[in-house]
Amino acid sequence: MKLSKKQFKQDFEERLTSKFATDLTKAGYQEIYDALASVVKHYYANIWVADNQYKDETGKKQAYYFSIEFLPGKMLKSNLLNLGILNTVREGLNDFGIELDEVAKIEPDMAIGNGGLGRLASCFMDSLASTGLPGNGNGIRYRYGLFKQKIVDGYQVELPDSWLNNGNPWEVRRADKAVEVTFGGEVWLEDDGKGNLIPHYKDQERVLAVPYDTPMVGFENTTVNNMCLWRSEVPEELDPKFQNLDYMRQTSMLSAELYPDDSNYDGRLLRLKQEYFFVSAGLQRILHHYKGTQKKDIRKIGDYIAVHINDTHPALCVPEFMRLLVDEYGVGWNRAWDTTLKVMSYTNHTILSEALEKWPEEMIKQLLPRIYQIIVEIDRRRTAELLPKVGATLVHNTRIIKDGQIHMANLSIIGSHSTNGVAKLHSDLLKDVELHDFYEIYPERFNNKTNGIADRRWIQIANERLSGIIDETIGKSWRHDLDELKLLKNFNNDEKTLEQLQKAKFDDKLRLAAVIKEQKGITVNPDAIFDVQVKRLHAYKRQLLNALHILKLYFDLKDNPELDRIPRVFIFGAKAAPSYHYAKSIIKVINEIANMINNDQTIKDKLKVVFMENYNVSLAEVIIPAANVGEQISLASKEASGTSNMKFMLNGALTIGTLDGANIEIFEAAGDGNNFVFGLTKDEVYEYYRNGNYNARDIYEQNPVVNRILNALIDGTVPNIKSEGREIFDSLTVYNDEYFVLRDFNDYVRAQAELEKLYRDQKAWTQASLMNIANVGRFSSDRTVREYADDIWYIKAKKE
Ligand code: H53
Repeated sequence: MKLSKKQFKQDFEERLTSKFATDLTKAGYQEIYDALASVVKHYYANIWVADNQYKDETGKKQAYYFSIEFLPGKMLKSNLLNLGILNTVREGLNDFGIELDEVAKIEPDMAIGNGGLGRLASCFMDSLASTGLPGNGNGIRYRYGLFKQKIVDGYQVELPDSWLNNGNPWEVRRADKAVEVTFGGEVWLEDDGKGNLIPHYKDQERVLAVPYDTPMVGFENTTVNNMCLWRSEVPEELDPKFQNLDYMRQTSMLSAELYPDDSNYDGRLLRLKQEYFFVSAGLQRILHHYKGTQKKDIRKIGDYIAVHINDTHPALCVPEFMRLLVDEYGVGWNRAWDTTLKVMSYTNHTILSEALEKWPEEMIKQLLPRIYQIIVEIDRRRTAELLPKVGATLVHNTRIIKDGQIHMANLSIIGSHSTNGVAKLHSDLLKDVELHDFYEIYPERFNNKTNGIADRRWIQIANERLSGIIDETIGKSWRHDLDELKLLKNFNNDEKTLEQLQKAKFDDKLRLAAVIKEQKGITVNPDAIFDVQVKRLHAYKRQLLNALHILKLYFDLKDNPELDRIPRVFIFGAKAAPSYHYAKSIIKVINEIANMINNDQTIKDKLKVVFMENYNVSLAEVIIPAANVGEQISLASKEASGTSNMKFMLNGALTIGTLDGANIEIFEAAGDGNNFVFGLTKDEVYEYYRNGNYNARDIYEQNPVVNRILNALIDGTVPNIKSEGREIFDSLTVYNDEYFVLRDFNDYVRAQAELEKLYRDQKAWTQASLMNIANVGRFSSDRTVREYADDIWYIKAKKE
């Protein structure tokens, strides 16, 4: 949009006064932030209205991305950037003596997601709007987001994230669009005399779902999509039976808390309720909107909407859509089923079996009796149809209801036309191994969509310095098309460019060093290699391997203080699920290793270890630009894709990583010699599984380096980890090291040494860094959402 500085200043001052009855001399940062957000909202409101009108009038097909998590981070700068007014506003505020970055600090991170899955959903929101694609989000407006992490005595402590305390200026509550979602009670079918079976209900628990819309503003275009988040409330007119405090409490609990665990589902009833709640509310709203604005034949709805099931949490979309079409809109079963298949699509984000949701049949039957009937009917019809075609074994292996459980992945695959994995390796594993039986039956449904990241946030906002240098070097076209970064390759031998890249990295390291000093009180040397591992804490991601290697470096220095080593700062950021005991032990151990090393005067600044508290999107925006090295060291086959690997690449870090997830595609794209690869391949891992011949204890006993390091965990060398050290020691040597940490250790040490060697040659290092940046184009989520649009959702971008 066009906006002069003068106009902005006037708008801002007026808003400050009208909203808070104050002026610039007296306003606090919270007021300044709120007034600024309100002005920005005013700027995009008209574009939003116009785009909604355009969508309604043209009736263009729209996609709806159903996700139980979103992780947008802060919205202020993103909205300013996308509106094309970031600099104008920054300068305008400067004239008033206000720093935009200081104002931005007031905004709480919108952290209604756990990790990769939620962040991917938010990258997609940004990319959909920015590529002009009509694609909207649908989720839950959790009152409390992902817990705030504190580290106390080395332990993780979880505190509530009450992000809404000061309001949320971006959202719009749409009370008139509220719908009801019902649970429990009894349902029975009665013939209506015309041969139709009509469901009748008794004693249902009713919950009001109120939508809050947050605009997703496209980058310098006229698209504004919607992220709709649902809040649960008590309906105004309640049956006397439900007029009690317990019911009220339960109702508000539904949207109270994000389930803080993205790996282990313990089958809590509340989680299942949340899943049905946002699925039912979202689909009801879509159908109302369709009927209200398009006034078209409901049976044609498949031509106008696509619904995406992001991981299995929204899998109930399949039976709920059937219920709405058949029971509420009177569509015949067969037609409804064809429509459901056409509308639905599903992404699988993991092969970890503990994350593939299953719910006890009894639980679904009681909580969602009509949905249960529909699932049974889907299962019955499918079995009857497929038995003669593919035989009993395949049918049995792929059934939705099996062993008293409802298998949500099976439901998602069976009820949709597309199932995709999130990186090539992962999608192949789905086809060849994990979902092979489904692949046999429905080969045409399987495809790959390698993840991507919203480069606007991850470089234009997070790394303005680097962005500026790229502008100077190759112009600004890369800001609209990340592939244009390939032009940088022409400067791979240009001293000036290389120098500038080094300077930018150094400045970003200084910025992070200041944050580390402030948060942890630790002074780090900006000339050291900044080696970063930031992600959820999980055994398969192997933060432990990193920690064991740090101990090796430490012992090397203790044995030989004169060792010629490039100083290193190891930086961690990771939250562990509150109930994940082992992960929390690893956090404690890393913190104690950090304390030991950082306080050892003989080590000086040759080695420092920093565990940053409360890793979140905003912290990532400071940490990732400052990284020289990104650690992507999961056991091959376990990380479906990873997306921080792409953010590191974009910011010119070199990756040390295994042949896992999207790392493989990153290594390929960046070119040989520009990253550091180590470890078992996926085939080698599977070979071990087949033969059952891995013996971690042997490595412990025979490798003196490993022996010493592991002993340090239990013999008091690393202090204060009596039980945690033992737990980890045993997991490796007694329980045979589930994730092959010891097996990959030597090769990791080798790759780390190579890395250090390359770093000594700053020119060669910076060239490798440049090659990573130059080849990152395909990891833009703009590319990813376009692929979804073309191959899965069949939606078209708006022409500007
Ligand atoms: O999804 C990311 C992947 C990553 C994968 C992650 C994920 C979650 O964050 C939560 C649940 C789940 O099943 C998967 O672990 O590898 O990059 C986005 O696809």
